[in-house]
Amino acid sequence: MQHKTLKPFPDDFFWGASTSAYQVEGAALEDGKGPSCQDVKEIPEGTSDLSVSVDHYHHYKEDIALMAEMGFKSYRFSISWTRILPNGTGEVNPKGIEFYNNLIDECLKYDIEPIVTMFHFDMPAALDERGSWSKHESIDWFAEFATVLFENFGDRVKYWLTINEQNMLTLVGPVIGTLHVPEGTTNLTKEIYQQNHHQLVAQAKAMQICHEMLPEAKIGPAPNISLVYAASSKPEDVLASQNFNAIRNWLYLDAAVYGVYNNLAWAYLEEQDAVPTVTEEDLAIMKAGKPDFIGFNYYNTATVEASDGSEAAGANGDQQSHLTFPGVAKSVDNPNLVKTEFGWEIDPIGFRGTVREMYSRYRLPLLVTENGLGAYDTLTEDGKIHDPYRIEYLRRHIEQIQLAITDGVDMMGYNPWSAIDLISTHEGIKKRYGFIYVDRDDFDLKTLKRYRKDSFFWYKKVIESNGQDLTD
Ligand code: BGP
Repeated sequence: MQHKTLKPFPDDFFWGASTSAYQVEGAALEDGKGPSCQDVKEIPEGTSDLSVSVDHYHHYKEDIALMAEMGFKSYRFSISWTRILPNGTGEVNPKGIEFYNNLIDECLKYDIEPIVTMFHFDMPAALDERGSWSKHESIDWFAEFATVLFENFGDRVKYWLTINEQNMLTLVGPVIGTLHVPEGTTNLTKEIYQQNHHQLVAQAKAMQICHEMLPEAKIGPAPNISLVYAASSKPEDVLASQNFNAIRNWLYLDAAVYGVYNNLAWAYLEEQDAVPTVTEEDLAIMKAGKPDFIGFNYYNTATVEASDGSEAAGANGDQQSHLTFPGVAKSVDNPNLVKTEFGWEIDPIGFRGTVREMYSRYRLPLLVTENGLGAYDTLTEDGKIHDPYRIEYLRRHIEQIQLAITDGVDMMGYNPWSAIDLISTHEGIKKRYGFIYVDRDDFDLKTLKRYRKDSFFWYKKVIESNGQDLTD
């Protein structure tokens, strides 16, 4: 739809950016923090471990001051479960509470709204040993953690996100380094969807507890949502795109918003003999937990064609989330899109399409919790980072948000990935996303000094003009 006049961004739009604890904080075992699965996992070859990351734990004041200089209205970060509960349950670590109190207060000092992710890929190692999400009691572990967070930070944190990218944990867990496979597992798909089910219930319970304890606060999920296109107008390809959309996207949002399993996704699980055990009580919790908004990460769309069942299951191409499900859908490259240096397709128009579809299905305000470009950046001798490619990527996505707002979509904010350089999920620090450059590489910590990239100055102007000035 072409618009003659564009609607402005709302005055209270949350312009900001995102990080996650294990990718940014460092101090992995300092001040009483227990190990998470990220601290004990096998680190992908050629990439840094996560012991120091970019040392946000010791640099948070400087980092928040830089975010304030850009004019951030919000900062989305995650709380490390094992900094708060070193063993996952039981004893609370006062030093961990103190750190996040300081971080939250530092944000509020500059009128930056803290948007807190409760779980971002960092299961406590102690709970991994007890069976992780495969255990039904994981629902109670998460509820306990949630309660501690609401008790300690609920007086100041008004926006909460439950589980980051639960769909990616389920679909590509081994890439993220989080998949727990119990001994004796014979049907891995069934096991994975049982864990997924426990997360759905845990999320619903956390939303319920949040509303009881903090009636003023708002809470939502944070999956990775992107439209799946049909590779052609062949009816078989269109059905394949519906299948993949259900398995990748709607399973998670139907459960979070309506408390039900998506029928197509459920049919897929039946075909795989992978239907999870679901109790009556689980269903009641899922129905009772209601989000106030939907947080979501968007990087790119996927494209599929029909699968005759003869292909191999798994990733197809450079992008880990471009999967093939034999007999269901087969991922293919989209010839209309260009790719980043790291092989991820770039699709700003797909961003608009994705939010239009989500809003018409769920009618809840939408908060962008991630979006961004991973690239090799170069620090010049005079301390500059020229990243026009990042500016271009972000500009083209922000333009689409305004078009979506004009389409009538309720958009709450834009928090791209990432506020500052950090360690990529599986490609180390060489794949940078930040507005702020950090001087280190994968195997040399160097000075850890912070530098403002060209995109830093550009984003400042975008925020100052409330999204009206997107020029360089
Ligand atoms: C999302 C995660 C982030 C982040 C980002 C970029 O899936 O929520 O934690 O890492 O993707 O991905 P990558 O680091 O693989 O480039």
